[in-house]
Amino acid sequence: MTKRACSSRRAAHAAVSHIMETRMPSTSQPPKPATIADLKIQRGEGGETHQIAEGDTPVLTTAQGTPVADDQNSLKAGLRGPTLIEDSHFREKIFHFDHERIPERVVHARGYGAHGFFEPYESLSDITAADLFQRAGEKTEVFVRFSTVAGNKGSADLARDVRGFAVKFYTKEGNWDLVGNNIPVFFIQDAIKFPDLIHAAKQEPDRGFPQAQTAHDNFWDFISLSPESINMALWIMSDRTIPRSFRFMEGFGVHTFRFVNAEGKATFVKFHWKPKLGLQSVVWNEAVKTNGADPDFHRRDLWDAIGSGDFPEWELGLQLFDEDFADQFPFDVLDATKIIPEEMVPVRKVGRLVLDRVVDNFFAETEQVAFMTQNVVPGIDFTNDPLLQGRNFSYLDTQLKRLGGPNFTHIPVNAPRCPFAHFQQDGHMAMHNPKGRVNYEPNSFGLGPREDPKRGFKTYPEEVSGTKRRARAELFADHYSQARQFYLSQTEPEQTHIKDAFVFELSKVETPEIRARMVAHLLTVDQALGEKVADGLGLPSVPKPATPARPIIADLPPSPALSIIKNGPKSFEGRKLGVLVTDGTSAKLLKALAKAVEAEGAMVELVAPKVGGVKLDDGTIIPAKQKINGGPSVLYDAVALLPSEDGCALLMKEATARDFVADAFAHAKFIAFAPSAKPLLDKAGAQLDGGMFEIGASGDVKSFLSALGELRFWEREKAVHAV
Ligand code: HDD
Repeated sequence: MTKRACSSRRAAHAAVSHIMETRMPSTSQPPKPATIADLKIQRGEGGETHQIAEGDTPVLTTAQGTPVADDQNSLKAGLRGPTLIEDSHFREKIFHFDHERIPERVVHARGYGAHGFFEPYESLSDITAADLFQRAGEKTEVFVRFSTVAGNKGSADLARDVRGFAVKFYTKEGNWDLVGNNIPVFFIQDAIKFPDLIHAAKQEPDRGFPQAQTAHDNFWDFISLSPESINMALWIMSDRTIPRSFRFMEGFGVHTFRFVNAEGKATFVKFHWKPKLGLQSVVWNEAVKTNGADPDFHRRDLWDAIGSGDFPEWELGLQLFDEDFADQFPFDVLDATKIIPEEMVPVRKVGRLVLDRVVDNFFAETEQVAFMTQNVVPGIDFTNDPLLQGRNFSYLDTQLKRLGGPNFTHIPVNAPRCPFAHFQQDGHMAMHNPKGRVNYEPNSFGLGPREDPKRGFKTYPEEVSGTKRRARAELFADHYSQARQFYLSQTEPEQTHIKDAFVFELSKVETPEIRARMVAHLLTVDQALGEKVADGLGLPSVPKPATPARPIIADLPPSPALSIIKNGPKSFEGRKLGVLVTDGTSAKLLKALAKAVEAEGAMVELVAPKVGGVKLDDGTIIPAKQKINGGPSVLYDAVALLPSEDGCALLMKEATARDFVADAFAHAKFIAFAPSAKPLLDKAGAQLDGGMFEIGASGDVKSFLSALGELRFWEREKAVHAV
């Protein structure tokens, strides 16, 4: 985060420290919803407001524009008589309501989007002709949608799941969609297995549950029968699938793509998004509780961050390589279940993506946006990755089903921003049809658009030959080597989380054979991991390791880039401190803490017995953001406990206050506490350790602050888990 962005955020936030100086109520809020007076009914081409009644209030009309006199009562025959079919206003209103829903996405149904821009740091004209990469500093508009995969539209944000990271670039040469995930590998190698994978992951078909989770028989049955999924299985059981925020996660294009320059020279490329604020995830017990406390945790986080001027930012990274590298790489670069370690082909940072505008309307933009892997622009091309090839069929098809017709590119969020001209016409909801007599080419009138062999998209002329058959290339068969490399690249707490996640998920599996079959795979990945999971499940005996189809490359060097903890930010910027306050809290201490935290570019949120606020020891009345039972500590990255002595006595009798402390402690969070809060710590069973900081009335918060950059005090985890 730049200093400029920090200061704009601070200004927008009217920070807690500032509030206390001015004694004004908090305005650290997302953008205010438009008032009725702001709303304009835009019907005409020019967006003019129709039927203005008194002052600025528009007259309510039907969809046909007829002014409505009474929107409270349907038309009846007599005061207590039946409703009349003649009531076209009522009919139209209910008809439209009945048709408000469109089919949710078959996968990635729950998502959240925002607008922004992409800006290259340098010209990449030597490697790609793609227009958006030609000129350093030139901005290209983007729309990004983040999503979970398995859950339905109304599921909770902190499901353990892969996150979608789909970016639509509105370039001057058409839309380019980079439809990626927050994990660089995938479950399957061939798109023909996608329906099976997704059927197995989603609710079981007879009972319609479980929702938004893979902790059930069908999923692990499929995975345990599909060794190609084992690498991804390790990734999804890591903390990558429980990100703290969209803002703190990486994104990946997954497949190997091709860049093609103006001379027609091709370079292989893998796309990476690196969050400016570093990586961060939550712990599983925290995720479970966050889903209850705030099922919209991730979408709210994005909305709040953009609304307060704290614009999320990612750098676009490229791994570039040629055929020679591909030939000597021990895995197939067309296999989407494999990475190319960053230590082998470094990630070159070539530009930045900034999200700076929330949507005006969730349905119009986030719901109707149609991403399609086949949307590429001149200079970017596909490879023969069989997963990518299959995706290129699927996405167009799904938009027809979801958006109801072939004209979904007429919807503003999907329309190119550059000029476009073609002879596609008619169909449902056609918004722009060709004008004039000619709707074909070639034509002898010299009218309408024609192709341009120079500027137009040209497929890379790759030579292809071979026998038609249903088969996979040989190197695709190594399913364990990279899974092992991933596991061995993790820090100790991360390895423990992976083991715990397997034990949790497989404990929900009812069929013992499936549990044992999964453990057999894990034993092949890493003997110790397999044994620990077997023990955690209480298996009667340790099964035989699964036999790999190809010999494992056991000595792949660990890749530090694969660990979240090793790629944390070492800063508290963009994070949130929850401060528990009561009547009588020290104003001096609260102010010193808030000022220091906000200077780091982080937010402070007050949690109190009543949302109306508390009276500090200097008589200031300050409003709270959360009442204690609505603001559990899972909503915060770290907490501070600043009750007065009387306040502490009150909180000790309050179960949700005890949970606030006990959870922060169990989730390895850094905790600052005033001496007056000590009895509450004791009551909650939180024993003092290196992650807890007494901050005195003197307001010395320095050591707490420097610890916050570590985000968690991982050493504590061992002390709080015995099972
Ligand atoms: Fe997919 C949606 C990402 C494999 C078929 N996919 C979808 C979205 C993302 C991904 C982020 C949501 C886009 C949005 O926000 O609207 N999908 C991936 C990645 C994959 C992948 C990274 C593997 C590398 N997908 C994949 C395969 C198929 C699909 C193999 C089918 C053969 N995906 C779809 C879909 C969806 C979709 C059914 C559902 C809604 C949509 O497309 O617009 O067509």
